[in-house]
Amino acid sequence: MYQLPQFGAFLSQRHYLPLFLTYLMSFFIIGCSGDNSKQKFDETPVENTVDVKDSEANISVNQVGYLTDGNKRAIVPAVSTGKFVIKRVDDHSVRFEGTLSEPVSWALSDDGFVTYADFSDFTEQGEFYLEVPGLSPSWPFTVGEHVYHEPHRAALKSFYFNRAGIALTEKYAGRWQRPAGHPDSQVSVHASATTPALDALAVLSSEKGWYDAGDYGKYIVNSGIATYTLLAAYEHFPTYYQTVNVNIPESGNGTADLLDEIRWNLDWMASMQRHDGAVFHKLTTLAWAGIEMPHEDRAERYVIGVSTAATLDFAATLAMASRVYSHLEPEQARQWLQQAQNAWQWAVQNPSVQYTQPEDVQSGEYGDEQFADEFFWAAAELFIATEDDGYLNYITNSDLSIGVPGWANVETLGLISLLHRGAGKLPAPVMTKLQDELISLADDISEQMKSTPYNVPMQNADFVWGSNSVLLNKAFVLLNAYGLTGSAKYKQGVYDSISYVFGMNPTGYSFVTGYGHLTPMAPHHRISASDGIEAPVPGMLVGGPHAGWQDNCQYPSSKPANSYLDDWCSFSTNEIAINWNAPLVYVLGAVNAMSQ
Ligand code: 9MR
Repeated sequence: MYQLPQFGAFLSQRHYLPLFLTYLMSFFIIGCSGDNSKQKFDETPVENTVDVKDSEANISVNQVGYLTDGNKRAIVPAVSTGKFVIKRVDDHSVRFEGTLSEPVSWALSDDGFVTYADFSDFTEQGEFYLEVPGLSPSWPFTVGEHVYHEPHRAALKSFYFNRAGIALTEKYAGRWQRPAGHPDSQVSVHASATTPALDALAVLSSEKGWYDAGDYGKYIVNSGIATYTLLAAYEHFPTYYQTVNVNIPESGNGTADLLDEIRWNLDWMASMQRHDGAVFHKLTTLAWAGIEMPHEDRAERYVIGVSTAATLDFAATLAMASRVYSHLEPEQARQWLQQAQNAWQWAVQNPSVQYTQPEDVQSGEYGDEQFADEFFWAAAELFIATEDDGYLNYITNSDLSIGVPGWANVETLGLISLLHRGAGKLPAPVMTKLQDELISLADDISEQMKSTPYNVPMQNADFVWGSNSVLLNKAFVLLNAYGLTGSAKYKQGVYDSISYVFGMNPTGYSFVTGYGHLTPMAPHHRISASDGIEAPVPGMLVGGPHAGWQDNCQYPSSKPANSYLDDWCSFSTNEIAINWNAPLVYVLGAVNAMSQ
């Protein structure tokens, strides 16, 4: 559960009571039951189940399922405003009757008028479908206590599937076993990253890490937020994560699998620091790899550029890691903290080094021009670790506006760390101000939900590259606001956001590979596209609808919420990325932990 002692010291009594009761309840229940729903998703891999019924289902439901006590919504074309029924799959008996809403439209989708079916009061468990006269029935869905346990494990396991520098064996990867690729034990130094003491003839070792996305690059900026989000999942729900086993080589070693998986990437990140404290922006080839498996891509790899953003993201992530692993690996934790401090020193002396893409480099840019948010995040994590006043000044003198997290907007990451770990260290008025900031952001997000029948906080500006991660990062904010206040309205937004990701959206796709009835089969993921296996690697969240059409593919609609294509061509809507999967892990993990 949330670290109530840390939150608690600054909670008003009004806030404290519901949380305390939740905490007591969960402690009792976890203690009694543990995680009893382990399923071997990787040894018996999921199949796309499009054949369950025709794929013309035009009632959108959460194809994975609804939590028994969560809110439940389906979207129905406005052919009638009458009744809907929920029927059991096994005997087709009617188990619930409800009334559809009045017809509503959403300017961002091409649904036309729709109605929504709210069946939150339906709490029977089992397999069901929703029916409205004149329409084909919905996909079947589950109602239960553990519906998100397996998808959560798969979302976490996808990081293992994207590990660089290791062979995936059948025992852990099932049919997605593959040889090792990209050892990165001898990496070249690009001209953009040299110093008088590090010339272009030098060779560095920078092993392990996760591939960023569908490409084989490793990028510090994006690794920073992805690793933070997973570390936060552990830090906020440590008891739950002791129970989560995802069958990786380290499973059973006494450390939570989540921490073992994160460790693979931390080792790589820690190797990306230059002798002067600066951090290399990325490690990639110069040109994009072809559609080939990792071991087939033998092009020379380089560390490329250094930047203030990468250096501060590195400082923040390693400082946070130093506290999360301090009890497990004290010596390693001390080293990470020292590296984080060295990085901070470099950034203070080089406060605005922007990454600019060299002419001979094609790989992803992760370019950023504003560094105040990175300074705030790094100062927050370093202050928690050291209580040094120098960092405190950066926190208290900052007049940042707090926003939805993303790889280029990281201030809220620092704010959430301070809310969890700052009590007793930060002056009380500062803590109160930070709480107010988070609650105000969560209230804005909650307001946005009202603008769509889908009840999700998705606005025009959110349909960017990786829009699904925008939604899940909003859910991440809502969950933290819920942890702080206990207010149910924040939790409800989270449930509907999960339903959107699993199919209650205008495209009708469940956006997580292998989970749902209509799921992406051709993600822009080199491994899935070249491994000879029809089903993509499971548990990966695709970027989702994106109004920009930045890849020139043929989209089915000009509306933002429908601009999605399940095709390799569509790297701007159908790629996968670690910073998109990380909030999926956090959100599903949080919901699982809270409903234990
Ligand atoms: O997620 C990134 C998105 O915000 C940018 O608009 C896009 C174009 O610069 O790049 C995305 O990140 C990609 C990265 O540059 C390279 N690896 C794949 C990432 C996901 O598409």
